[in-house]
Amino acid sequence: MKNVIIFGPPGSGKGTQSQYIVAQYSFLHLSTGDLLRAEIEKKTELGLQAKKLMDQGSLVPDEVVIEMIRNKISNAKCPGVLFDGFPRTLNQAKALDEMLDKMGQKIDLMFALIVEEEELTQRLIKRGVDSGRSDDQSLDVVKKRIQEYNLKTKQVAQHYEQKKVFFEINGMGKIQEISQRIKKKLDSLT
Ligand code: B4P
Repeated sequence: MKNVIIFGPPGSGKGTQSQYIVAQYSFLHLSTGDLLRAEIEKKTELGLQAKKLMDQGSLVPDEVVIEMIRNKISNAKCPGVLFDGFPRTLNQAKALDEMLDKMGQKIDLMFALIVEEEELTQRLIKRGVDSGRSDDQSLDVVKKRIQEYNLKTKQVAQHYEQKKVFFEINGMGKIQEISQRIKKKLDSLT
């Protein structure tokens, strides 16, 4: 089984590209953003707490997302798992490595979508208008999310760079063009 992380700042196209990858490779898609939004939808205690943080552009506590992922991967039976939006901190990365290690597995590839900051802001604000997603509505919140990424998430890339599984993909351009770039890399893995 392959374990792949799709990485990048908010608005870089992680969720968008994940849809194509899971459809082509039958991977299990684990998006912590989607899992949190499902909790919000169900109005659970966890969801209510997460919503407050997400609407401010802050990260949800590590323990919460780590437990979510732990519950999902323990019984996974598929050719691969695609981690989307996780790990987002060094603590999350170390917890993930440990979970996989216990299962005799590891991260095989992390690919990072590289997108200019101006483009990220435009994409997120556009989605806010189109979809009404609450954390895409205000420019201040979008900027806070990018700031959180630069402060807490970017360093996760170095962690996997040291493990020699890190790869950059140009995330600018048409969605299909970017999917082709990702496919080329994933095909070399399988
Ligand atoms: P996520 O749901 O992961 O959302 P995101 O980082 O904003 O990116 P997303 O994947 O949805 O968007 P995409 O780039 O595909 O996180 C939301 C929040 O949840 C976080 O801020 C945090 O609070 C919390 N959270 C989640 N995981 C967490 C964790 N592990 N730890 C702590 N907190 C966590 O696309 C954006 C837009 O761009 C879309 O509208 C899309 O259509 C468009 N787009 C994509 N590709 C494009 C292209 N090539 N050209 C033009 N537009 C494009």
